[in-house]
Amino acid sequence: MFSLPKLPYSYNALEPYIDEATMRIHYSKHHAAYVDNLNKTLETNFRANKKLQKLSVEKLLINVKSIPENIRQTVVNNAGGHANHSFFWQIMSSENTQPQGKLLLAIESEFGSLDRFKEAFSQKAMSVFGSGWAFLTVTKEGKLKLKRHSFQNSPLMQGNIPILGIDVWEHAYYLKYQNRRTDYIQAWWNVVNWPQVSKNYEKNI
Ligand code: MN3
Repeated sequence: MFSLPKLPYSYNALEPYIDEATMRIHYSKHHAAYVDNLNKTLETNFRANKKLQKLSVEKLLINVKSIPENIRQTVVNNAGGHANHSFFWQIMSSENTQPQGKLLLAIESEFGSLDRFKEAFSQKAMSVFGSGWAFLTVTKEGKLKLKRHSFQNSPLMQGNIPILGIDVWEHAYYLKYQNRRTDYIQAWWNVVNWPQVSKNYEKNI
């Protein structure tokens, strides 16, 4: 059984950049629904899915090909939704932080400067057509790479490890920003938990 992880801060912690109502609905309704639906999907046909239920949600996505075809897409949608949101809450915080150390050096070497990286990442997030995510990932070769994924598809399914990511489904910003995705992305930079992104990076190089 998968369960909703505890939110590492209160619903209003990311104000004014991410509003309390959005956080409450996003976490307690959207994320919770992915967890419930993932559990329900794996419970049907329990015998066949017993092994899958024991995997972590990340392993489930890495081993996507081992999921029986009749439930694969439903598992991808909901395991992806669960993994992406669990990750998303971690890489945000109310503290004002900046990238440092190895991560900053890698960003500068790959993108030229922190500002150019932010610009490229923001453009990637703007270029998601419809619902999806933009991620900064570490590839199998240990390189930083920007990735765009539709729906709840996870970079893990292609063997890339997400270290930073932004949810650009409308449910992530519509209450406060309506159609202004650019404003949401610009505001979101203020709540990035850079020490956590560094941890994610250093664990995977
Ligand atoms: Mn979402």
